[in-house]
Amino acid sequence: MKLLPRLLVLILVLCAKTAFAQQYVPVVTPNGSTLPYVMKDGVKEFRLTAEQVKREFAPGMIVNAWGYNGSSPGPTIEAVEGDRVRFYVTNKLPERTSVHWHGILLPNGQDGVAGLNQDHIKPGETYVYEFTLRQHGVHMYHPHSDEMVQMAMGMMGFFVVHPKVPEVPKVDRHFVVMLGEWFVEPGTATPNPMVMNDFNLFTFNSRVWPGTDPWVVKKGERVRFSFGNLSMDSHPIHVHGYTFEEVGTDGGVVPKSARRPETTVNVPVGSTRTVELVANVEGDWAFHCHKSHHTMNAMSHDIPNMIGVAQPPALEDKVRSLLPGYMAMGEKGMGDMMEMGLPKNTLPMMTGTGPFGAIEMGGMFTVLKVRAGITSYADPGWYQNPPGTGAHKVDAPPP
Ligand SMILES: [Cu+2]
Repeated sequence: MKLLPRLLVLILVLCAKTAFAQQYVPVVTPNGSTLPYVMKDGVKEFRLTAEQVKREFAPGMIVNAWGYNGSSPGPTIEAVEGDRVRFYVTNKLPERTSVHWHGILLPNGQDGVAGLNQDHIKPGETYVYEFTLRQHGVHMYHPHSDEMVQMAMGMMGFFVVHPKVPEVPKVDRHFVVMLGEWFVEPGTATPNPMVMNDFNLFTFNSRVWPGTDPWVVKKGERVRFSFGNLSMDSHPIHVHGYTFEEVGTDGGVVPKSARRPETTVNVPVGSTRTVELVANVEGDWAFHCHKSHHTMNAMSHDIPNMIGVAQPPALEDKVRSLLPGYMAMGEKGMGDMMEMGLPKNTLPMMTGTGPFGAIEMGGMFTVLKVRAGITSYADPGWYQNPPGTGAHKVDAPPP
């Protein structure tokens, strides 16, 4: 008759395991990763190495960036409200650095503003930060030591603190996307941190379309998207086919009574914005910054406006023999520039093809792919519209 107590113990163990496993739904960092940790005496211990990294913005274009643990943005930190966290930060950069935990409530000496709260971390040195998480929300981390250069070179990452009491309704999928602006002169590979406005590459997690992974979700899932912005401009991020609600900022949760439906969320500099939708309509839905220059790649500046001007095929070559690197806008718009010759290590302004041909976008653009009946989040390919439901050509409008 010892079966019953044994069964009870088994049930308790299973419940505890389930509770631990379901403590939070891990976030997804498209084209990125999550920072592992180890438990040491009840403290979650993480390691960050500030270092130079090579980042492929899209196939064929490599940028000499700076980041953490081999990537820009750095890996996403995840923890739970109430956790004690410890970070060993090692500096392998050619210059000094520090880490500021942006939006996190902590003791003054942990805030990471070099010169104000601590010494700069010199090349080769390791510093330790330790604090208890007293809030939940989507926050960030970045240097506060020569930050103009270090952030322009790509040093930033997410710091997601999950609530201690799981939310209802539960979120099935949560994407975190860092918005970035860069100036990389075509033909070169190192970002120019001196540029203040004239950026030429705009990134989701330091990737540009068509190098951005699609965001894949199952039909019916409650999906959350968090955008972080440590660039120099605001980015109005727009979804097609849905409305979403803004549910959080890096100040915390937006009260239900203050939420409103939107299709675009403006993400100001130095902020995060979290929006949520229920993915109940299948399809391939564009998700992009609505500043049209930000869905372009390099060379969107300082080119003559030739719309409406006839350009015989040889004209550009002739001008280029006088002015190396000369490029003009196409005579009917930019759509006809897709095929022109490019310097090495850069990308066409508008690129990426879909099931119907050229999508004519670059930069901060990707596709939200909502599918019924998928069993994995691997790219399911392009959506097939049910017959008779797509826009199509007709001979003429009816009289
Ligand atoms: Cu933008």
